[in-house]
Amino acid sequence: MARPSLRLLHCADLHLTHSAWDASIATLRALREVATQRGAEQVLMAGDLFDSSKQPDAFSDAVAEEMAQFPVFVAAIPGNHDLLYSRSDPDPFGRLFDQLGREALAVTDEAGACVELAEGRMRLWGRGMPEHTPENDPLAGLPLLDEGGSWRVAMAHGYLMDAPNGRSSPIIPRRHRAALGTYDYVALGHHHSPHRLDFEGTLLMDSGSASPIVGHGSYAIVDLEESGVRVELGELPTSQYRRMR
Ligand SMILES: [Mn+2]
Repeated sequence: MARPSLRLLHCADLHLTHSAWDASIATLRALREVATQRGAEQVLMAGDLFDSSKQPDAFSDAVAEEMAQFPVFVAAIPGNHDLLYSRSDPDPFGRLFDQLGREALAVTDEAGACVELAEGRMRLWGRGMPEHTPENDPLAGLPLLDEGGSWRVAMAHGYLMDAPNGRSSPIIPRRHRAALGTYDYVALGHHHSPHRLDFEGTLLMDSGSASPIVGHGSYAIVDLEESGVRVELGELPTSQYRRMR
């Protein structure tokens, strides 16, 4: 049976920071506008929401207030910049998703977890990030999914590469050939420029950084359709931030 089409807004590497408070909130607002105007039915944030864990609670609360106004559900995974590198660091990522409650979901299980989203029209696999090292495989434990009548999407934060090259959090598709073959789309984060890889029929896509400060404000509108997965890249209107660089 044909699955009804599903439109996603995939973004990553927002690098929100209190030191660029207004630009950070403006980034979220611009993404919210895109989600609304383009009729996205699900938002995916593929890691590095925050620029570092050293964010005051008032800032993560301002981020939560903005994200609570998104028109659709947001699912996220942490990236290396969301990790706590010291026990005394605040945990803005954890605090944010605690505050959002049922309005959003962060997959932080280091063993990986598969969740049903978009009223059961999509299954999303994601995994928390135990460490950002060459040994950390962001797709570790990626399960083979049966067809099951819904779209199958994975989300991961790390560098897409053909073979280990010493960089941390390597995403090496051939290591996960069998499992990847059961997914329709893989939403990646970490690489600040958009990049797509068609791997044996599965599309792996870096949306690029949605931050206009560290990136180019890029995002991807993803249409999951039985005739194929279509991706359209866009850029947030960044003129309002340029003076802040
Ligand atoms: Mn990163």
